[in-house]
Amino acid sequence: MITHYRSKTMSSQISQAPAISPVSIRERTGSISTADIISVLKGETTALHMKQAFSTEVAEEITTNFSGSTGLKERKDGVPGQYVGASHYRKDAATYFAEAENARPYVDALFKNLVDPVRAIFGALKRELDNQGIELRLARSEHGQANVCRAISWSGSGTFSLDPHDDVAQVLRAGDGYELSSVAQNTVAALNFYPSMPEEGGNLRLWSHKPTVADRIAQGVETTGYPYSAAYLEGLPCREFELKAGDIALIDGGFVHGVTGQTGNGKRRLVLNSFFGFARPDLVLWWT
Ligand SMILES: O=C(O)CCC(=O)C(=O)O
Ligand SMILES: [Fe+2]
Repeated sequence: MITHYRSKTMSSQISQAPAISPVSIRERTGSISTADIISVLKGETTALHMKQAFSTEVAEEITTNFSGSTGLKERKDGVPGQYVGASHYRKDAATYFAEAENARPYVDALFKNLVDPVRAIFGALKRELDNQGIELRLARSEHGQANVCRAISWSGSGTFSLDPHDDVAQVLRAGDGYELSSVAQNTVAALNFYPSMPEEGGNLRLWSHKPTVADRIAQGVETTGYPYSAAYLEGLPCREFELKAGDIALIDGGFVHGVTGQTGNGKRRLVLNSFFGFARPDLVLWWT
């Protein structure tokens, strides 16, 4: 019904209702395993929500370190948020890798003397992939190397604190000097740790839709994958993950996803995010 309505109202544009892509979603409590991660990497699982996946003490300390960080910056690339670390989004390779190098001490300082849960997963996955004859490493260039994660507090106001988007466009269109562009042909996995969550909202919403290049062009988001309009997403099934501090969400970043608005002025939402995927059958790259 909705599809029919939409194609009628948008008949002046060459427009089709977005295709519904099937999703496979899992929610569990406890620690994440390398098998879970590889399942997302291979496209078998669309999204995994691990509840209570890392300790609340570690979560609180990372949050305190983020708030007090002298490396905390305001994003100026059209995506509202404060961050520590570097984002390759809309940056050429020279700029991104230089920023990653400059930000490294601040990213490291988020974990101070803690056993860094992001690095722990990276290490475990590296060991498992090594056994399978697959190399896992941080993306790099002549200008430097990616960091293991970036920390972000989204600050968009309204329905979403981070607007609906996909993580593949920015990889596919990363540009010269990036070795990660080829990952866009495979699953771009997005790993999110949540050290702090607001009382209300800040949920991760995932739509049953994996945009194609043609979809992105039609939506005017070919190079960014951001943002998809409410009108475009209307009528598509979606799922929402109610996250708590200490949770992990691992998703196929090719599916449209966003973060719902946050209410109240209590705790702020903090995510540690990284991306990874197969660049070649024997190489998995990791970046931010
Ligand atoms: O903060 C989140 O839950 C999702 C973050 C995200 O989608 C991104 O950084 O691309
Ligand atoms: Fe994303």
